[in-house]
Amino acid sequence: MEKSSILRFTFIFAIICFIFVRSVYPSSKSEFLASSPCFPRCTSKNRIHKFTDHRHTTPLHPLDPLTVQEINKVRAILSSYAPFASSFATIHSLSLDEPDKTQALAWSKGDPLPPRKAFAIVSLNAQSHMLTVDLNLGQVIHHTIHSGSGYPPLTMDDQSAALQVTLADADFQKSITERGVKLSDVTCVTLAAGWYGPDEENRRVIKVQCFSSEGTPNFYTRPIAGLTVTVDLDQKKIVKISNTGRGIPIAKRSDTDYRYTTQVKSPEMKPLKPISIEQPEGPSFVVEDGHMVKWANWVFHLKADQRAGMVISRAMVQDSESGELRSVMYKGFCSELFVPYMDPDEHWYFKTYLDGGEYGLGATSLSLVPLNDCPRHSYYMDGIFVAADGKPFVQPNVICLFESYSGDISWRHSNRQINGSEIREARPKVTLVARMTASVGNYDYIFDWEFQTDGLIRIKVGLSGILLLKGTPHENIHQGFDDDISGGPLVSENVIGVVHDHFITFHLDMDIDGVNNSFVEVNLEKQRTSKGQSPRKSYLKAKRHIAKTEKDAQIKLNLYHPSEFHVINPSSRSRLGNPAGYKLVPGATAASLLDHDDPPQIRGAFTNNQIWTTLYNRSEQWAGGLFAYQSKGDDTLAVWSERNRPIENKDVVLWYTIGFHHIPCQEDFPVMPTVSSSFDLKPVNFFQSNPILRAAPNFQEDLPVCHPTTSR
Ligand SMILES: *[C@@H]1O[C@H](CO)[C@@H](O)[C@H](O)[C@H]1NC(C)=O
Ligand SMILES: *[C@@H]1O[C@H](CO)[C@@H](O)[C@H](O)[C@H]1NC(C)=O
Ligand SMILES: *[C@@H]1O[C@H](CO)[C@@H](O)[C@H](O)[C@H]1NC(C)=O
Ligand SMILES: [Cu+2]
Repeated sequence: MEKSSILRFTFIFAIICFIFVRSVYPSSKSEFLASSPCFPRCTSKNRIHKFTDHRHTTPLHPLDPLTVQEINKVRAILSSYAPFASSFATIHSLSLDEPDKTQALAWSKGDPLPPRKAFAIVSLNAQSHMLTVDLNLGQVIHHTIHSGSGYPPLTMDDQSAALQVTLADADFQKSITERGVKLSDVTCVTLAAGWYGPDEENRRVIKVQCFSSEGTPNFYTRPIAGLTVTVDLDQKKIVKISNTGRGIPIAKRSDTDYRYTTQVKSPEMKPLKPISIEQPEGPSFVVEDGHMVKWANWVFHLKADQRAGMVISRAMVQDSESGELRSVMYKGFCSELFVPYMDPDEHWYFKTYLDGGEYGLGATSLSLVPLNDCPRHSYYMDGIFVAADGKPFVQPNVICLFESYSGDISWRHSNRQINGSEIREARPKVTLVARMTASVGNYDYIFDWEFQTDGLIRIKVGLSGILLLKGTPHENIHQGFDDDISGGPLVSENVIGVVHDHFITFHLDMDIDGVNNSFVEVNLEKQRTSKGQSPRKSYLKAKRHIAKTEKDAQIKLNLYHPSEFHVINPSSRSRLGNPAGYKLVPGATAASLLDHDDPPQIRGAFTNNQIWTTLYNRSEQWAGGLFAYQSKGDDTLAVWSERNRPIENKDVVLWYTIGFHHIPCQEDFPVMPTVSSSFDLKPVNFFQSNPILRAAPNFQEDLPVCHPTTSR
């Protein structure tokens, strides 16, 4: 067919199609298009699975989270448990007590599950009880009372009780109305108190600060400055009201609303045309049994966790030669998130959050927004969490899983041959992303675990949301505004963006080809040539150093002492004899500069180094301590590492912290554009050669022009 006839044919075809569309539309446009004979290969969907009815799910894998039925059973067991029978006990945490690693590793599909157990932290009469409940036996099998410092994560009830006593207090009400703010316009937030010495010890306290939400949902931009209420959480009583900010005006409300529906000005730029990636045959991953993800050469277990947010377990990659599944990581998750603000002011000094252990990264996650938080063809997973009364609740669509193609190249080479012909080989880079977000009050964290076919895992954290702002009388920097005493730059009239840090610490239980691994620092050391040896005077040499004990593996990054950081299995060797390994490749990051004797840094001591390697211990999961709230830092990663246990050829856990120094600016107002950073876990001598050598390129005929449809 010549060109003109193709065009004519297409035109006629389009008309037939149009008539057909018209006759069926609008009863069900999406269904029609998906099954239309005009576009037989188009199956674009905005979500690729049906909603799950959690009332009837049963666990199918040893690491599957507690189901709704199991949580109800634990609640029944605990409510008839003698020590809690007479008074009201509050559930602060209730999750799967994972089976021992040996049991989980020995299990394979079809085997009976190891005994299902739950671990609960329950508070009663100002004491924290730790209980293990055996679901098969139907009873509590272990019960201890926490004796160290710190308290369990806050519950929603804790926070609403603190707000209630504050809002009902006459002195508090007066301090609001004397500022000319109506009580009905006040929105308050509950801020973890940190730990600052004996004054606040031996009782659970929280700080309440307030904002004016008059005329804007973005109340964070309108702080009621210099007003802090300290509340005793167990007594449900106000301990102290500090009201020093009477003269500070409340910032304007105009231009603070970030909702699309309320924008009145025209867009800043020419709008973009609709965009999404086409997957004419649907995505390439599957989720089996609710939690097992299989994609390309990867298999892993994925779940939502009330404290950690998202947990990746038993990550295994297929060997490119033998096809066997090889272990890479037993478990990986965000263990703690430390956010110290840099202002010694009475109303600011305590803002030194441990968001994971104080609030919970899963507990603060809301449903993702399809097509915007996650692209078309995403698979959404729900979180099954537990309320303070022990009742299960479903947080829908908190994790999404999707294939990503940003137009990057996974490898290429072009070559001009001697005889003038060319070789041009390139492969598109497609990855699999598991994503979860946490909205810890004003801030949003976006956690991505991105899997590549070449064996690399990229762990990325994005920061967005609203700044925590400090009220000031200044409207601009010309009226004697002093950066040195303000806490940070002015980001809008009457509000300062206080300088702060974010440290996100990951627990990475690497199991390269098995549990017994070693941590190796490959140091690049400068050498001098001897006289007359070479025209060169200096060069670099890679020297391997195997860490013998935990202190050997406490690493501070330094551009002038560069190293690679490998986790290897000394008994798993390549055909050349190199040990199989993965290296941790840091990205842009920041270190904590606070003094080690500063109370927040004592609690955040897990950020004293960027990398640590510890001996595996199932009780050492939370870098800031299991009881992080008001802790004194007696159960941190830094304390465990000081034990200096031998770690060579042992089951080890790698820890890495991504850091950000954040000096706010006007663009961060009224909502911050996402800032992100990442690190990689990258195979080193794990594969015999490039594992994606035989990957296929894209061919034009595999990519028909698609007319995507919308569906849920
Ligand atoms: C040039 O050499 C390549 C092999 O290197 C061969 O495939 C190709 O046909 C040759 N081209 C010409 C024009 O001779
Ligand atoms: C790991 O090493 C320990 C000795 O440290 C040994 O007892 C154990 O059998 C090893 N495990 C495996 C799976 O090789
Ligand atoms: C395991 O961790 C707990 C909590 O840090 C600690 O009490 C215990 O001694 C550790 N066990 C070993 C063998 O290090
Ligand atoms: Cu920030």
